Amino acid sequence: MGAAGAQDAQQVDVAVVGAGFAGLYLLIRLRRAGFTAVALDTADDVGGTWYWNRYPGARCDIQTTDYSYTFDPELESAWHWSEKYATQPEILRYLGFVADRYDLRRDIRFGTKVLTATWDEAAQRWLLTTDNGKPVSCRYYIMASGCLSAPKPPEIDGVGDFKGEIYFTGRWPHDGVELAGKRVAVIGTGSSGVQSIPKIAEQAARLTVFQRTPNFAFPAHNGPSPADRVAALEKDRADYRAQARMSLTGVPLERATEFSWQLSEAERRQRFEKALAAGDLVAMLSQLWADQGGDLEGNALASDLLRERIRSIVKDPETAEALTPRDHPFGSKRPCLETDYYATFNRPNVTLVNLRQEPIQAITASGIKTDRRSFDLDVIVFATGFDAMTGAITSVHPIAGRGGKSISDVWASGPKTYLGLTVAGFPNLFMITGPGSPSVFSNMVVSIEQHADWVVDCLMAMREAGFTAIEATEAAQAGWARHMADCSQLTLHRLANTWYTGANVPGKAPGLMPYPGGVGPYRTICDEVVSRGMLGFTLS
Ligand code: FAD
Ligand code: N01
Repeated sequence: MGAAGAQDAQQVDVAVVGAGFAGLYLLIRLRRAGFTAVALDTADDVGGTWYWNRYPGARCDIQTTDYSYTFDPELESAWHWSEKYATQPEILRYLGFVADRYDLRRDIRFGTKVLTATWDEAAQRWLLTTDNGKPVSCRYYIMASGCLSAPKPPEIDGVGDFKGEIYFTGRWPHDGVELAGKRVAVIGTGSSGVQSIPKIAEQAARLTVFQRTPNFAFPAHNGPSPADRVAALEKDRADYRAQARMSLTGVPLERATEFSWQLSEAERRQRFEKALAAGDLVAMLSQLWADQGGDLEGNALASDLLRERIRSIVKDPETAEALTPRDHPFGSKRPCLETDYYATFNRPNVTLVNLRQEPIQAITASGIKTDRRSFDLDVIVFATGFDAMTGAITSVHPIAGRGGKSISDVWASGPKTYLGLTVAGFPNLFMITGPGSPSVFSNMVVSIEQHADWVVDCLMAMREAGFTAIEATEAAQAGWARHMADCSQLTLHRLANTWYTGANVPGKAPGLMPYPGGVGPYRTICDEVVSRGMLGFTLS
């Protein structure tokens, strides 16, 4: 769109794509800082992840004491979570409550997809086109479009031929789905599958689960928030939040310091049982022994204990073995918190199909055909995941930066960013929890607040100093890529095929996308960039 488009456009200082946790907080900060801003979202209301993922059993897996905004103590005391892991409807209500409390909806254009974004060199502004209403002309363009918001296509032949009902967990119908009495298939056993399968099994006449790769899972032990966690928060809320911000994961739990070989087998088992009883992802990933995350032998000890638990629950040995992960170290792929997941496979109406032994050939008019059998079905649920971290960003196509370069082309061999926040050649474009930031390796709310604060503080400082454009240098971006690669070598993530590395999307360039150096160290680096005069950026 040319100059005429810009004249007709809605004029704002800042355009934000997305109205989830990130978009809402950005609007609050931008408004308080005196910038005009608009947020645009394809959805018809706020919530992002929690607007779209309405499948049965959908909940958070970071405790609600931690998976909450922390920027306003009054907001914290105005909202009370009913559970340790809140359901999707409760989290959506929370985000609606936040939108109402700060009167955010008046600055959000719902039902509006951003289609393209073009940097106008002469005007030093971005022009965004949309599928609904005016384009937007803005000085600054922020993608708060989510890491897990672009569902992955199913990549199975014949989906269009199926005569029954098809649902995606990440696009679940708002008025629910009637499953009673039906023959249902779930394809996928990541977190969405692990949460939804027990609930679907309770409703369906028959449930067939099609599993390609089993994940590590352990019990959520949901219920009221644990008294010790609540007490730690209530004792000194500001200190608790400060510790979270400087922790590795955004949750202030002490990490194990003893190595596995310093502990007896009985001591290791005791620690494992304690972490198991806690029902906490961060505890299980960090409180067993110091070498569980970075050393294969230390990791294998933890993996074995988790495998043993599966055998103790699932009665049929063949099914138990099929559910047992053996192809990746524990934690290298995001583990799942489960409620009755393994026990569900003891139900008479549930069957597991191991796709490693009998791959799906096609979806047919009547169901799913593997290379051994056919399954007649009324409903197929795809719990097949997302084009994570980059999918929502590159779905705005093109995002055309300096000289018309498209971000999809620049990222053809993998995303390149400086700090996960900016991209060289794309002035005044920011990403919240983008590739190269800790994002999905953390409690996302802590990371989202840190990113949004850093970006808005930066815009305020630029305004104060009279600058109108900021851009990462190629040298800084290359340095960040090197640092990312170095940190990746210290983790076991490189040993697993996951959505963290793009391996779940055919043809996607491989490489670890989230920053594995930790939330606290990352914050320190971002702060140092500022204190050293915006190191790695060109300002004009
Ligand atoms: P999102 O909530 O994804 O919002 C992005 C919004 O941008 C979406 O509404 C989307 O419609 C919109 N958008 C994208 N592209 C466009 C476009 N081109 N035009 C217009 N609008 C667009 N993280 C945790 O830390 N703890 C958890 O327990 C946890 N549980 C999760 C459970 C599920 C089922 C899923 C899928 C993710 C979970 N996550 C969790 C990650 C979760 O995505 C983040 O915690 C957080 O909600 C992300 O907020 P966001 O605002 O960054 O992005
Ligand atoms: O997606 P996934 P998800 N044929 O990519 C399988 C967050 N989240 O939506 O592993 C057959 O993890 C695929 O198999 P494989 C959380 O961060 C949190 O479940 O590729 N199978 C895998 O089993 C999470 O990690 C919660 O071999 C196919 C599954 O589908 C992230 O979102 C809840 C296939 C996809 O698993 C993503 O989770 C939900 C095919 N063609 C989500 N394609 C909480 O609990 C894919 N699969 C808070």
